[in-house]
Formats: sequence, structure tokens, C-alpha cells
Amino acid sequence: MRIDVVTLFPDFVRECMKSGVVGRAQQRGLLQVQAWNPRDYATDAYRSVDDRTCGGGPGMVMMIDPLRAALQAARGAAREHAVKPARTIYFSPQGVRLTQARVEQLAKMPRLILLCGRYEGVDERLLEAEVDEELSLGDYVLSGGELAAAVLIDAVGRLQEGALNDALSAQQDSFSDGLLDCPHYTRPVAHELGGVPAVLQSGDHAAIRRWRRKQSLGRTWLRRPDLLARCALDDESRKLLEEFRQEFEAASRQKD
Ligand code: 4HQ
Repeated sequence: MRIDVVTLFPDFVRECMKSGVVGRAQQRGLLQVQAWNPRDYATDAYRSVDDRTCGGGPGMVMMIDPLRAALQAARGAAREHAVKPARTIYFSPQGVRLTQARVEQLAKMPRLILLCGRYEGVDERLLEAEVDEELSLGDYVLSGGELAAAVLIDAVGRLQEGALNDALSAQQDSFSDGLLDCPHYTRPVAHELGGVPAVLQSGDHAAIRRWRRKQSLGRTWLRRPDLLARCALDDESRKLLEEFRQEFEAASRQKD
């Protein structure tokens, strides 16, 4: 997969992608990230990329032309990565919330172009003409789209075939089946902070699988009931969740 990022901070974006799974995916040739700076496409003597907001008031807005030229350069590069024109994504709090389901779809695309805004954002006419999809990370305000782009690259990068050393681990992530992840433990099994649940030391793989599923269901019920409402649970899952609820309620009664 190839991702082109249009940003006033190309070094920051490149630096973000160096470590861990995503850095390795790039080294393995599974992911190619290139940054494009709209300032390199500015045409005036000051290399301006922003201007005052029309209508007055505080803040600056990113101008159409340097961004359009940078996008055009990005699209023109490495055309072999796509038959169709690359999908262009802009990040802002006005966008659709990014979910793991969308990440999984985007990860399959051969190519993406990510547009990062700074200041008050980008001239609306450029967004209308050049952007296919507007995404938000959440209901808070960042100082620029770069961290949002880095989040998306991280989330799609780790899903590239061969990026994770253990292919099964992606299947067991939080959200991969719409539920939160179960708790994890490692050695030592005896520690002053407590023990490890006995079932995880039993070697009974069916019992371990059931325990993990039950914990996932229970935690989703406790922490993210909104997610649980969207899940179609099978008979076993409903039974496990009912067990979790009863144990949880019994434990709460003990505390009072
Ligand atoms: N911004 N999710 C404003 C965000 C944001 C978010 C990015 C702030 C773009 C111009 N991006 N700039 N939340 O807060 O994606």
C-alpha cells in the first residue's frame, strides 16, 4: 500500500512512522509513505500557504492553490499503485468518526492520499473539489491533521499482510469482532500485585477461550454498552454474558 500525505510538517509525519510495526512494514516494503509540503508549491515570494479568513475574525485558513498543486504532484507520483484515482481523505472534527470497520476497508486500498490541515482549516472550495472523505478521530480539537493522519497510517499499516509477526493477533484485537479485548497477563504468575486467573494456567484451551470471550463480553457491557448494542450475539455469547452479569452483581452485593 502507498500513502501520500500532504502536510506543512513532512518531517513530523516521517518521524512518526519510523518505529515499531509501521516502521517495520515500511522496511519490509509492505507500506510506502511519502510526504508532500504545500509550501514547496507556493508561488509568491513569501511562499505563503495561508491567508486571513474571509468575513473577518481570528485565525488563518489554508489557501487553495498551494494545496491543489501539492495534491496534484502527489497524485501524479507512483501511478502504478492504482488503476483508479487514489481516495483523498481530510481530517477534521466535522468528519465521520473513524472506526476499526472503516480502517479495515481503507487498509485494502492500494493507495490513499491524506490531507492535513493547520490553522482554522482549509478553504471549503478545495475540500469540495478534491476530497472524497472527511474523517474525525474524536470530539476534541487537535492543532493539525498530522496526528490524525499518523493514527490512520498506524491503524492501516499494521493490517498490511505480513506487518504483524503473528498474523492471528490482528484477528484477536479489540473491535475486530465489535467487542473490547479481554485482560492479558504474563509471567511471573505470582506477584505482590496479585495472581493470574487460574484458568489461564490450566492448559484447558476450550476453557481459556470461553473465559476470554466472557471477559470481552463483560467488559464491553460494563464500559461500552453502545458497542454491545450493535452486536448480534450467538447463544453461547449470551450465556457467557449472563454468567458475567450474575457474577458481577454478586460481587457488587458483597461490597455493600
Ligand atoms: N483537527 N480529528 C483542526 C482535528 C481533528 C480531529 C484537524 C483540528 C484539522 C485544521 N482531525 N485542523 N478531531 O481536531 O481529525
